Parts: sequence; structure tokens; C-alpha cells
Amino acid sequence: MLAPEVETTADDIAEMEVRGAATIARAAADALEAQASESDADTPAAFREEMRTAARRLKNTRPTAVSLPNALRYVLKEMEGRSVDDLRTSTLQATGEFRDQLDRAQDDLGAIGANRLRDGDTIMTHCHSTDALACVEAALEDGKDIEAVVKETRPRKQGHITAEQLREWDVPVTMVVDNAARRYLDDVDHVVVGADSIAADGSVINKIGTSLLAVSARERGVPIMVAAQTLKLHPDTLTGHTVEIEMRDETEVLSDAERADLGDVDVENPAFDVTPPRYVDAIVTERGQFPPESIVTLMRELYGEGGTEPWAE
Ligand code: RUB
Repeated sequence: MLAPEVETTADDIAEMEVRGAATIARAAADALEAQASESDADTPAAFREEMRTAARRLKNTRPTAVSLPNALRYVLKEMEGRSVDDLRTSTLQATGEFRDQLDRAQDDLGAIGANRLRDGDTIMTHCHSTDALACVEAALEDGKDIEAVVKETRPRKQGHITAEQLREWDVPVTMVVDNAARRYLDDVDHVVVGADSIAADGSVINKIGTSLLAVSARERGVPIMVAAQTLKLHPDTLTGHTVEIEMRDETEVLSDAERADLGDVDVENPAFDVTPPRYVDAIVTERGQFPPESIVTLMRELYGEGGTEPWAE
């Protein structure tokens, strides 16, 4: 039987009540923890099967952020033992370790990313990324003054969450509509974004609009830094798989009433896009910063020759 937390978490991820790659990963680990704690399986085989079912339910919510399957992989790989009790104990230990690693990775990444920011710099942000904000937070802790131009990020306006966080830290914020980005690039020193997945060739998959921003930033000579802990490296791309781009509901773009006014138009609503490596200056991870083209070395070191599917039936 699936624990209610698994169903709730899966729904929350699908509905974007829980969103952002790192936050999704943490929620998935928490849900697996609840499944392990509440399981009434009476054999090891039944326990394992329940955990795999829970992992599949969570995985099938949003397809683009690889942190989700990477989190599930981490926990299921560590699940071991000959009795239900041993399996439960090892799973709970794995979820705790995973959360600790996530926190440490974000802190370490933040400290590395902060080195790229100088006192008095203005950054431009897109969407809301906790990894990107960790770099700003560390720079502020180093005593640097930072200002931000925050892109609204249609259609879901995650820029508002970024602005709220930055204001909590007393960072001066200028909010602009997405279409104003190129105009304001002349006023900024860095573009700082996060990632949902990084492919083996160094391509960055992030919120729709990131690639347009990166191309404009390159044209204006503004460096683009991607803050992404290694949990965002997509192991399947090592074997040539491409990253699936999530298509979201049309009503995020046009309400039913607007649609009725416009008549018969098609709407497409991709949630993410792919920024080619040549537009990215640095990928900042907890293991150091890398030119995008060399990220494959780190990926092989961490994931071997590709991802496993421990949730498979
Ligand atoms: C969020 C998004 C974020 C990355 C990184 O998209 O694109 O930039 O997930 O976030 P959505 P973090 O709002 O559709 O989930 O650095 O917090 O992992």
C-alpha cells in the first residue's frame, strides 16, 4: 500500500505546489522515508516492491528535473538488508544522508559561486533557483553588496519568489518583464541561473526562456553562470538519451475565457528549454566550477556509464 505522503507529494510536485529541482528531490526523499516508516509489508520482497512502486509514482510526475530520479536512485541503491526491519533502517538512513548531502552541496556550491560575484555587482535572474540564490547568499555573507534585476518568468512568475527571497536579504530588486531582459543586460554584471538537468555535452536544461537570455547575454558580453549541484547531472545523457521537455497545461498561457475570445488558436507551453554549452561561461557545482564542455568528466566519475532504474518492475 502506498503511504498517503507519497500520493500527496506526487500530486504536489505535479501541480507545482512543490517546485524547483532541488526542492523536488528533497520532497521525493521525504516521501520515500514516509513510505518506509509506514509500510506494513511483511516480507522483504513486499517491502522492496512497495518502495519501487512509490518511486515510480513519484518519478512519473515531472519529467525534466533529473534531481527527482537521482534522489530516488540514491535512496533505493542504499536500501539493503535481509529482513523488513533492516530494509527499513537502511532506507531511513539513506533518506537522512541524502538530505544532509543536499544541504552541504548547496552550501559548498554557494561558496564557490560567490567567488564569481564582486562587491557592487548586479545580477540578472530567471525563474527561482535555490542553487543560484545560494551563491548570492554566500556573497552577501562575505560582505558584498549585490543588486538584482529579476525577470518575471512567465507564465508562472517564479521571479516573484526570487524577488521575495532577495528582499528578505535586503538585496535591491528591479523586477522586469521577460521581454525587457536585453534592455537591462547593459546594467548587469552576471546572469545567474539554476538548472533542472545538465546533459553530458554541457547543455543546460532550465526554465523556458533561459536559452534566449543566454544568447542575449553572450551578445552583450555578460557572463552566464549556471549554479547546479551534481544532482542535476543527467546520467542517461551519457548514453545518448535526450532530456524530455515537460509540456504544461495550455491554461497557464491562456485562460479559458481568453481562449474563447481569441477563437481557434493552438497553444504550446513547454516548461523548459535547452541552452547549448557555447552560451554558458561556467557551471558551478559543489565539486568546483567547470566549463560546460568538461562536465562530462565529472558525470562519468559520479555516474559511471549511465543511469540505473532501480524502480523498474
Ligand atoms: C524551476 C527551475 C529552476 C531549477 C533549479 O522550474 O527551472 O531554475 O529547477 O532550481 P519549475 P533549484 O518552477 O517549473 O519547477 O536550484 O532550486 O534546484
